[in-house]
Amino acid sequence: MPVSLCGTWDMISNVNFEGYMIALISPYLRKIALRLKLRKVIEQRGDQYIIKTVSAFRNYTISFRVGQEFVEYTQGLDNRHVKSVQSLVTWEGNKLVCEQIGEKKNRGWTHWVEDDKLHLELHCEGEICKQV
Ligand code: ECB
Repeated sequence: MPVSLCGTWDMISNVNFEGYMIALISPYLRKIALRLKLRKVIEQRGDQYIIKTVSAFRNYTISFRVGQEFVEYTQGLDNRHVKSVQSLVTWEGNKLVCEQIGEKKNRGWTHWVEDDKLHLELHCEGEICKQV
């Protein structure tokens, strides 16, 4: 575990969130989601991670152990079914990488810290969203 991602991080930029969401949700929900200022709260307890995405509209929490496969239900996001997304998080150098295997092709995310900022790249079906 090379770096700590722990802390409370408020969004300062969000590029191509719309493109990422096109693969996942309706135009109506996209319009709401696009206006949100997202906050990440990342905690670590032993080898367990908890990542909370917090907004004025909805919150979303995942918890996992690095290297251990887990089932993710994207409740309140695109609501993909429990068994459809199997997520595995690993370290690739200083980057925490999640591969989300399910109905949607090429879905996943990568977190890293650079210049004291938390970076997140979300990808799905060829679209890449970059959040800082
Ligand atoms: C939870 C706040 C966003 C609520 C937006 C509501 C609807 C949008 C529905 C689907 C769009 C897909 C994802 C929303 C974008 C961010 C939420 C979490 C993205 C993510 O996978 O974060 C990972 C890495 O930090 C941890 O879950």
